[in-house]
Amino acid sequence: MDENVKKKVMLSGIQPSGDLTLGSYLGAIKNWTELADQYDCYYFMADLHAITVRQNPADLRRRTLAQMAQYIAAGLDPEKNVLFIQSHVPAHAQLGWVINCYTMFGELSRMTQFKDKSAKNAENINGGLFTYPALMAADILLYQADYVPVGGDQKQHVELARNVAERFNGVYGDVFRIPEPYIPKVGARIMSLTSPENKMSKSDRDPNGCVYLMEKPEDIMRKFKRAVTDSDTENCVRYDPAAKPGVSNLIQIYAAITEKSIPEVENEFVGCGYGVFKPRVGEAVVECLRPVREEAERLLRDKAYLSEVCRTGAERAGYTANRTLRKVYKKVGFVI
Ligand code: ATP
Ligand code: LTN
Repeated sequence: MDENVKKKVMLSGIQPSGDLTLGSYLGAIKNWTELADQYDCYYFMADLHAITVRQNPADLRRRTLAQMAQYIAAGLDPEKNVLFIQSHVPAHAQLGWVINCYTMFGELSRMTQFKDKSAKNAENINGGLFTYPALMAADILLYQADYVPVGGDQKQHVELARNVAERFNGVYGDVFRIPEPYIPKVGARIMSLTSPENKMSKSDRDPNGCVYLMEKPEDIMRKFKRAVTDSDTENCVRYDPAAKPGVSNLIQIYAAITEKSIPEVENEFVGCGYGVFKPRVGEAVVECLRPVREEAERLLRDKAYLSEVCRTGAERAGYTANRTLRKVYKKVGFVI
């Protein structure tokens, strides 16, 4: 690629609100690792977002660093990608406030994640939970991101960011690049292993539904062997999310990991019952996650290295973010 042509920008984040799951790996991180040569990539730990739900401070700190180690272990080279902690770059909170003032109450009220999370945390429906998408829009717009690689559940938030950016540009001229969601064809929505009608989620209360990146192989195998399959009598590996959500979810997982198409997976298991299929999916997951876990464990022992990655990442991110922030401050009429 011509060195002088400016690369398009990719940006995404994950909240360190729980240990990373196979869902966030297949829906997001795995796809990020293939983009570094073609795009300018920014990935962060969304710790500002994480406190919209009450967190234990020691756990939040531990998980934020563990998440950084897992990003690197999954294949994100910190030399080729800008990896940072959101709260280390104050421009996120600063632009977040401005964006809040251009985001409508009605828009925020329609967000599915807000509805889901406020139902789950009825005792703590705070302002941050409600305005979460405005901060997320700021995250994206600060870096003039072209694409936002996320799982399907985040599409609505990226669309909100587009709408707010267009509104702002409509008043002040071309300030923000209009971002697009970048969603994988396979793996965009991995479901719980115990209740396949729900998304696999790190804050799920049922730990058996969820496979964690750092989990021991024997635990992963046990969860796959016990994964809910469907109550039909067919015992056949066929993709049909409406009629067979459990088996279809396992097919998706296997397809995403092996990078095969869904019909290829169906063909591979013709004549095999669930008793053969489920452990095979488990084994594929174990082998895919093993090197990630081992490398993350090694990196977590090297605290000095991790702090240095966080420091240089925040410096590089801050440089880009502050350029946009300054432009916005000028446009809205702040004295700078
Ligand atoms: P929480 O339970 O705290 O809401 P989560 O497990 O749903 O968290 P997020 O931090 O919201 O995960 O998501 C991280 C990234 O991974 C996002 O891009 C999201 O779209 C993607 N992702 C999360 N869960 C899944 C899933 N089950 N299938 C596909 N992608 C997912
Ligand atoms: N809302 C996202 C996390 C997130 C994000 C972002 C993703 C915060 N800011 C900016 C992409 C771009 C989530 O819950 N997974």
